[in-house]
Amino acid sequence: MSWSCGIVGLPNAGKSTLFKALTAVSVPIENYPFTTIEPNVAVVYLKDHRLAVLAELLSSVKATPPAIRIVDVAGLVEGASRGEGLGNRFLGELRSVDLLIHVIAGFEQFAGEGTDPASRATLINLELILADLETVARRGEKIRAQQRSGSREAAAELLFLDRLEGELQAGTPARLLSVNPFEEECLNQLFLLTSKKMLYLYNRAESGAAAPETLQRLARDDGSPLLSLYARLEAEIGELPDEERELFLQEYGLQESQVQELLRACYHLLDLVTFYTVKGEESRAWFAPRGTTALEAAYMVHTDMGRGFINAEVIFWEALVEAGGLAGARERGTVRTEGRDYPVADGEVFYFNFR
Ligand SMILES: Nc1nc2c(ncn2[C@@H]2O[C@H](COP(=O)(O)OP(=O)(O)O)[C@@H](O)[C@H]2O)c(=O)[nH]1
Ligand SMILES: [Mg+2]
Repeated sequence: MSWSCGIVGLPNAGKSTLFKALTAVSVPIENYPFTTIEPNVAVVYLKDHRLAVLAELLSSVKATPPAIRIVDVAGLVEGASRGEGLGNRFLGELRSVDLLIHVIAGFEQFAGEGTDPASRATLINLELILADLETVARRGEKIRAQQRSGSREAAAELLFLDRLEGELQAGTPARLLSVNPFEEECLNQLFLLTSKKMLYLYNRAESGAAAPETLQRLARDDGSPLLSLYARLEAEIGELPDEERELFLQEYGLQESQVQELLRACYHLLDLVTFYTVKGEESRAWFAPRGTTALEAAYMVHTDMGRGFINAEVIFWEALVEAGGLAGARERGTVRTEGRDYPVADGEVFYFNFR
C-alpha cells in the first residue's frame, strides 16, 4: 500500500517545477533511486533519521525509507469538470490520490495580472466541486430508481445526497461536512475529489513575501494547512550534487530543502504513523494509517506474515537502540509480545512471528 499526493493548480502555477524539485530531493539510496513510473508520476522517499540510526545499529546493508507517490496532475483548467480537452483523463488521475497539493503562484508574472492568489485558488476549488456535483447527480439518478421500488435505505441516501448537493453548490468541500456513520458510508462510496485532504502551497516569489492574507483566510476557512516555498529554487537545489547543496542552502539561510518540510506536512495531514521492520540485512520503515492493527501491518509487509500471523514482538525504536539490539532488549525485558488487534504506534519496531 502506498500513499499518493496529486499536485493541482492553474497552468503555470509551478506544478511541474515543484514535481521536479520533489523527485530530485528524494533520498538517493542504493538500489532504490527515485522511480519515475510515468513522466508525471514519481515515487519519492522521505528522510527518516530513526531509520538511519536503526540501520547503523543493526548493521543493515540496506535501509529502505518509506515512500510517497507524487502525481503532477497537468491540465486541471477551467472546464475540466465538464470533461473538456483532457479534463476527464486528469480528473480520473486525481481520483486515485489521497491528498491534493494545491499550488498557487505568487511570483511576479502573475502579480501583474491583477488577480488575487485566493481567487485563483477558488477557481480550482470550484472545478473540483463541479466535478463532484456531477458525481452526486449521477448517483442520485441511480438511487432514485431504487427508491421508486420502495427501498428505505435509498430514501435515506437520497436525503443525504440532497444535502450534499446543497453544500457543494454553496461552495463547501465535502471534507468539511459533518456526517453520521450512515452518511459517511454513502460519502465513501462516492470518492469525491473534495473529500480528499488539501494542502495549499504558495509558490512564493524570490523576494520571499509571505502568502497574502486572503489566501491565509481561505486556507483557514477550509481547515487546510498553507505552506509556502520557492519552487524554482527548490528545483535548482535538487539538481546540485550533494556537497554543493549544503553550501547553497546556507547561502539562502535555509536549514534544509523545504521540500522535506512539505513532504512531512503531507505525512501529518494523511495521519500516518511509521513502524519499522528488520529482516536479514534490511531495515525498513513503513507508513500506516493511525489505528492500523498488528495483523494489518503484517499483511502490509508480506501476505504470508499476515496469513500465518501468530504474534508480534514489539519494541520502541529508541529502546532497541539503547539495548544494542533485539537480544539485549529481550534480556532487559523491554520487548513486548502483542496480538493481532494491537494498534501500531509511531516509532515501534515489529518482529512478526508467523507459521
Ligand atoms: N519567477 C518564477 N517563475 C516560476 C516559479 N516557478 C515556476 N516558474 C515558471 O513558471 C512557468 C510555469 O511553471 P510550471 O512548473 O511548468 O507550471 P505548471 O504549468 O503549473 O506545471 C515556468 O516557466 C517556470 O519556470 C517561481 O517560483 N518563480
Ligand atoms: Mg506542468
